[in-house]
This record gives sequence, structure tokens and C-alpha cells, in this order.
Amino acid sequence: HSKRQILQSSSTIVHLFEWRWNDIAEECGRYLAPNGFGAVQISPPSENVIVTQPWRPWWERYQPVSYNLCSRSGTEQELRDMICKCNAVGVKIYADVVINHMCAPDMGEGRRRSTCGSFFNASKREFPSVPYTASHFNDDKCPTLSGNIETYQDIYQVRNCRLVGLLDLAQDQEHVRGRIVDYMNRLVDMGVAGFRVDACKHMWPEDLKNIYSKLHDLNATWFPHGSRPLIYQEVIDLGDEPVKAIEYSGLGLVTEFKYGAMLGSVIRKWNQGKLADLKTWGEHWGLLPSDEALVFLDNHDNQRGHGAGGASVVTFREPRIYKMAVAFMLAHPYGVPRLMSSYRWDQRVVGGKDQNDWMGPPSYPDGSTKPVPIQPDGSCGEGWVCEHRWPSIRNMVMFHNVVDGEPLANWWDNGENQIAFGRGNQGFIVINNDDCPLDVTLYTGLAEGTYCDVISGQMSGGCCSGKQLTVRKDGRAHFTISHSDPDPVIAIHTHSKL
Ligand code: LAG
Ligand code: CA
Repeated sequence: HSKRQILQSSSTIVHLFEWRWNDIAEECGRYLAPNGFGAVQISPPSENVIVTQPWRPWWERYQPVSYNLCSRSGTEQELRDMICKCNAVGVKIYADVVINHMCAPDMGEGRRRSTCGSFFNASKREFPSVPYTASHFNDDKCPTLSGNIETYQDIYQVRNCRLVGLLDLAQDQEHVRGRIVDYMNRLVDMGVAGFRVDACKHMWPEDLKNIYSKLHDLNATWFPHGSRPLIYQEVIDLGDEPVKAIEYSGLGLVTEFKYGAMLGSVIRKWNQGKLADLKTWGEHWGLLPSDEALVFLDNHDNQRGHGAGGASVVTFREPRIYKMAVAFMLAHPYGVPRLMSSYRWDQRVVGGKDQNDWMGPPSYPDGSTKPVPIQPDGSCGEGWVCEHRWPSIRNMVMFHNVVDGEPLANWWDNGENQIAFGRGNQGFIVINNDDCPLDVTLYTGLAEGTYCDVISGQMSGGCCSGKQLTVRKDGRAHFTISHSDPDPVIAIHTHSKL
């Protein structure tokens, strides 16, 4: 494959959580496109309540008051400009759409408490700029006294009651579906390539099907005629509730929450887990069919104890195991991968709960979000973590593209936590999560030659800045990885050949 084909085959999504549109626009051209990233998931672009108690939490963006397109990430014009710039360099934009609910009923009224200054009256359930009125909400259908979801074991509560108290929209009404469709189509027409649909578990699959069926084809300025939006639905199904991910998988991709929970547990060696077990990783583990799954290690919720996934989930706070797990995810053929790009906050765990789990992105005293500064070494400043700019993670995105469509091949393990596998004859990865050195000669499937390890370095200007590996005529190569290596992984592929 040519370099160009490889960039085009890119499917990896990066969630630039809480980034400003202007920063994303720059990131697409200067970094994401040249490094083979396929798409960006943006934070919800819709107008939301301004929460000041606590001060401007990230989660205020999950409380819409209208579908006007201005938020802490920027104005409608900036959103449009970002979509255009990213599409121009081949990076798709997926918008996070919050369509299950509006804000909570105690969020007040007026124009002052919304990010575009639109009027709303939460206690009266009036959102005139959509418009929605009290009759457009589900309250009459909810079987609980409180009006809230009280148990996840009852599908009627889960779909028709208020999720954490948020006003629950009645998607079974034509008017409501129509406003949602108009909102999503406005984004499609602007050039987004699809959606992360928030809280799908809390909406009826047939209503979602109806909504998706009315979406426009993608904007023909950037996409082939007749292209359909890619939809990935957030459904948290860890197996213990009556609402199942498979109810949604016919409609679009579904977030596979078991992926990060189980892979996190294996990489931590919990419950006798070991990397060798991953030989059968995928559907055999009770995961969705590969082509229906959106996979990730952590997300904006479970990296701070919200949502679900549990304690096994790995994040940027444990870089060594995080990088190992990301390398595995991007090397393995299962699912469409999404990377998290976070900001740092001070954790203050009291009684098992982080008191600061609400903290919003790096911001100025007036609450506006700070730009993402790029340091000379390519990392980000001002509290932006930018996992996607960690060199080994970046290089594994390219690995993922190079081996696209190739089957898993030449699996090896030591029965414990040392594993290796290839993808056809295009790439090969070796991981050592044991407490002893790895020293082994393995059949790689790659053509004879010298290859540059893309974890410890990379090719640039014809030179390799990392470890060099020699694949002999018989396809075998000798690998050593110390158990004290901060990056105990070696990855080589046909485009890292010297
Ligand atoms: C999601 N997926 O289904 C999002 O990924 C998740 O981030 C959203 O919750 C949730 N669904 C609703 O869109 C987040 C926070 C919640 C927060 C909520 C609304 O995880 O903690 O609730 O957004 O802002 C907050 C308070 C609650 C309160 C509620 C209503 O934390 O204590 O009851 O607001 O005022
Ligand atoms: Ca609902």
C-alpha cells in the first residue's frame, strides 16, 4: 500500500474531550492528518446550561437547553470552520449528540444561564428555541414516583424516566423526533461524518431507528455521493441488565464497554488474568461482533468514576500499562478503536469517590476554555494531557492503518504475560508484561530486512531513532524486552522498514 492509501484507510477516532473548535481545526492539519488519525469525536456542540455550583463542570455540556451551536468550545462559525478544515485534510468529525434529555428541572430560567443566551424555563420544561414544551417530555410514561430512574432492571424506567434527574424527551412523538432530526441534519449538512449518540440505553431502539432513517447523506463537497453518517451509540452493557447492546447493533455501531473493563483487568493481572489469555480476544469473550463494536480503554466518564467500567479501567494516570493496552488495542483487529485525549485535574478521593470528578477543562477565571498550547517536544501544556500525542500511541495509529484488513497471524505467548502476534505479513507486535525479561526468536511473517521499532522511536528521513530489528530470510527475528522498560513493547511494520 502507498502512504496515501494508508492514510485513507485510517479509522482511528480520537476524542478531543472539551477542546475548542479552533484548536481542533489546527490539530487536524498540523498533527492528525499527517499521523494517520481517521476522525475526531467532539464534545457536544449544542447550547447547554451554565452551571456555577460546582464551577463550570464538564458535565454541564450533557444538559442541553437548545440545539443552537454555541458552547464553551466555540461559536457556530468556529464549528463550521473546524469541520471544513478537518474535512479538507481528510479527518472526519463525529459530533456527540445529547438527544435523550434536556437539562435538569432545577436549572432555573432566563437567558443568563445558557451558553448562547437562549431563553429557557427548566421547571416549566419550556425550551422555546427548539421549541419544546412540557408536553414533549416523558413524565406521564414514567412509572416511578420520583420521576427518576430508580432501577436499571426495569426497561420502562430506563427508557421513560429521568436519567440522573434530567428532563426526559419523548422520542415517540413526531415533533420531538423532528427537532432532533433537524439538529442532526444541520450538522450533517455542515460536514460532520457521523455521531456519537449519548445515552442510547435510555431511548427506545425503534425511535432511534426512525430518527437515523431521516438523516441526510453526508455532504457531497467532501464525501462520495450517497455516503451515510457513521453512528456509534453509547450503550453501557456490562451484562447485568435487561437492556442489551445487541438491541442497538442493527442500527449502527455500539460502544463496547466490556472491552476496556476486561482488557484493563487482564493488563492489571487481576483474577489470575494474563496476556496469554488474549489469544482468543474478541467475540469469544462475550464481546459484540467485531464489525459492530466501537472499542476504547477509557472514556470521559469512566476515567473519573462516572458511567461504568469500574476500577479496572486504565487511564493516562498509569502510563506504562496504558501504553501497553493502547498498543494491544491498535494492533488487534477487533473493533473500531477510539482513543481518549484528556485534561488533567487534581483527584481528591474520599471514601472511594473523587471529590473533583466534576472539574471542567483548563480554563480562565471567567470560565472560558484555555487553548491547547503545543510545546517544542510535541506534547501539550496547560494541563492538556494529549495522550494521542504520546509518541508510541501516535505511531501505533499508523501501525493500525498499515495492517488494516489483515488477519491476526503468528500468535505466540509464553503462557504468562509475554505475547506476540502479527497481522498478515504487514506488521508484528511483541509485548512483555511479565516481571522477567523477554528474550525469544519468533516467526514474524514479515519480509527479510531491517525494521524500525515504532514504540522506542520511528523512521524519519531514512533513519531509525529507535531499536532496530532484523527479520531473517526465514521470517524470524530475535526480540528482547526488559521487564523494567517503561514501554515494554516492540512493534514493526512494512512502512517502518529501513
Ligand atoms: C452519558 N451517557 O449516557 C454521558 O456520557 C454522561 O457523561 C452524562 O452524565 C449522561 N449520559 C447524561 O448525558 C454526565 C455526568 C452526570 C451529570 C450529567 C448531566 O456523568 O454526573 O449529572 O452529565 O450534567 C449532573 C450531576 C447529577 C445531577 C444531574 C442533574 O452530577 O448529580 O443529578 O447533573 O442536575
Ligand atoms: Ca429516555
